[in-house]
Amino acid sequence: VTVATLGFPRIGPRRELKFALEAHWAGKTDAQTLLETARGLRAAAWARQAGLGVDHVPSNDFSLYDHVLDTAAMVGAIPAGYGWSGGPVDTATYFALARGRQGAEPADACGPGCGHDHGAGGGLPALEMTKWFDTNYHYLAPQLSPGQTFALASTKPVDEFLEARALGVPTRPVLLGPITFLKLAKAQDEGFSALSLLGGLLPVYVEVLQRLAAAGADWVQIDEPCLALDLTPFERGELRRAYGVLTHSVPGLRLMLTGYFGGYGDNLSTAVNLPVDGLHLDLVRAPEDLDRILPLARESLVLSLGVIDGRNVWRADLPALLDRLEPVVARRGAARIVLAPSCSLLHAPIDLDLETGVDPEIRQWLAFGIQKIAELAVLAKALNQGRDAVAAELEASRVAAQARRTSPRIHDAAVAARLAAATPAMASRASAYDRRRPLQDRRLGLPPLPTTTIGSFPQTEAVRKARSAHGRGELSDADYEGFLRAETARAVAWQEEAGLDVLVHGEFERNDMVQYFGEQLSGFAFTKHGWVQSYGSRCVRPPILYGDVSRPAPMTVAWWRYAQGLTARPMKGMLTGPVTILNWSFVRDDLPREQACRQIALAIRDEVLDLEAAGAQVIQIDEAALREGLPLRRGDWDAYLAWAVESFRLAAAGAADHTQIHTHMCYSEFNDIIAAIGAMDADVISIETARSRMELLDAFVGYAYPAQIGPGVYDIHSPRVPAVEEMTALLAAASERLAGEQLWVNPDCGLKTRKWPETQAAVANMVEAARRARALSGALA
Ligand code: THG
Ligand code: ZN
Repeated sequence: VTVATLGFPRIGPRRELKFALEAHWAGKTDAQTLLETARGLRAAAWARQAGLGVDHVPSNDFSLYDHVLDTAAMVGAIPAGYGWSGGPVDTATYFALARGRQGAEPADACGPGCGHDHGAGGGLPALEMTKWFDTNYHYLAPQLSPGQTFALASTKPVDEFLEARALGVPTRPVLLGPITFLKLAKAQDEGFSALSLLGGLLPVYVEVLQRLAAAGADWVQIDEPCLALDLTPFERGELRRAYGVLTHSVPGLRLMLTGYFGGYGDNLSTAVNLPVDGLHLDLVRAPEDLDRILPLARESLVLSLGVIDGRNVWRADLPALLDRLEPVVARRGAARIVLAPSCSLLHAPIDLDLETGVDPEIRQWLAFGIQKIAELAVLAKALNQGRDAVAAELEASRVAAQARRTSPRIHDAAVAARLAAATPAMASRASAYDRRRPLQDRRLGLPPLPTTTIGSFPQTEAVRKARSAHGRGELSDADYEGFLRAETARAVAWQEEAGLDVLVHGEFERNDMVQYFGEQLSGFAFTKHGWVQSYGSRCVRPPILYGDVSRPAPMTVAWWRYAQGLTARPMKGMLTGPVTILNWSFVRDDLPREQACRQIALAIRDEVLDLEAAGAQVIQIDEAALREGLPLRRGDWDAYLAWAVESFRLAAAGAADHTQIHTHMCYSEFNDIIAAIGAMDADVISIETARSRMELLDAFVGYAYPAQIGPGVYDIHSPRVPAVEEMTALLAAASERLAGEQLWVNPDCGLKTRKWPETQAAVANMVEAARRARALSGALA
């Protein structure tokens, strides 16, 4: 039995890559300095893994920005316009693809939920960014056109293999497989499928494999996470074709095919019959795959058993895992079994040893990347030498698992009782939308086409500095509070002046829209160093949901009350919804997601009621991550949407009929889920529509969406200030699709990543656009 890691985090234990990238982008360091830092991070990662006893240490899992972009660069799929004419892609071109260039808004300035093409500012646009399967990692979508040709343009896989070997570490290079690469690409023409380019792409893969074999590689890992998706018979045929070609062109090189993020499902017989030497199974997401595959797998097939969760932070129960693994080893022989994390460790924080922020009791339940690798080494030793060889480690693991299961910190009888007592009626507002609408209208007295913003205002350097000074204890609570009050007061005064109808307090007191709530809810733990890459240099520290959730005290009411006290206009209460809090956290593995979500929903429900009692007339509950939480397989969508919608309703429906509930969603593509969005029964939904010129509204029109909608009239992901006429045109386009009384006027998303000058100019134009549109519709009426 050997141990493999499918990929290691790239950012470095102290986010060294982030700081090196940002210094380089700011022009403070040259490319050479950046590449030296990168080389150092790779060397450290290889040494660390080899030292922990990994037999198959990965190489080419490192990336300066994104491994899908690396693959595009490897095969020479660089769209026209970037000044590339064959040969290696230099760092300047590489970063232009990742972030856009000159005048184009850099991708790293994006806000919550951004998955954008940042071309709006002129200059060179970045490639479109979108979510990597069902993770919170974003990749850059390769752009392929019908006449696309491919040629080997970067030898990164070979270079990094040789780099590791020079350091004395033999590695197993990782490639993103050709089928997944093509499926992730954005085809530049309607009606053209990127998969039709497979024939031209395969020779480049063959060349890479041949070079790796010539350099001395024994195994190559090829990732095809598309095997966790619904595939068509044609796509399965293309997988057979691809791996037939790759295997036969490079005899002697062994391929480990890795699917992850789910089970093989109906792709199992395709996967197990591909002519590869090894197959990886994600036994965390799909434990059933083990029993399904054993009777099908030919004797010579090496099985890579992904038994340690690469997507979560829990320490494993090693003796329990051995109970499952020992019979497999007995049956197939130790020589053809590899133990691995379920997927790349890219999605896990790096090292628990650095962690100082977590309560000691909870800490002993956790394993980050390094600790997960150590767990694999213990398992392998137990299987190779017997359990006695690692008796102490196994006992410690068992004790920790037992302690977690039985800890009073996890189970809260009051939460269980409350959940059990929740009735279906609690998930419904007292009256239907058409009864609520007049009550809200009368109370709020808003003009037609009311104007508002999504919630956050610029998180300036001053705000970030004050927060970190407060965090370090260099700014007193009172001074920090005073600073935040002054920022809030300024934002409120400016909004009144700008003529906005429904105001927000600006969220200066919040770091991350999930972290802020997690920090105040019971059942969540927080890390200081548990960073996970979100995209490029940007990272998040997902809260760790470890126990039953409750809300010890109001979380937002004091800031809301302060802000409302500054103005006579309605001030929105601003909350993050239960589905988004769940989807952006590390979640419990001892409780179904839907139950955890309902617990969070009840806590948010309390907050809604407290805001209402304090006088809030409008409360927004953001569900930025509802769409992206959709399961990978369509067959699982309905069940997810049912509990996700139910959770939102549970959070919102305690509000009286005269309280207006808003929600906001960042991600586009509402067609698939429009019925679920309707079922959320919000009074107002704001969505991102500016870049598609209101086309996204068609889903709402087709569905005959009954409530109000704020289609974003400008793209906040760019510093460009849209002209009044541009926004009146968008409003006209929106009113062709929806009744005037359904429409609100707002930006696309929160303004947290913008600067004040462009925010003020753009919002002023937006308010003017609303005035003109009102005058026009008044004239028509
Ligand atoms: N919060 C969480 N997940 C998210 C988003 C979010 N996933 C999707 C999307 N939004 C990702 N977007 C970003 C945008 C900016 C940053 C991270 C993710 C960011 N991070 C800071 C950094 O890397 O320096 C650190 C922020 C912090 O101090 O917590 O700027 O909004 N959970
Ligand atoms: Zn948004």
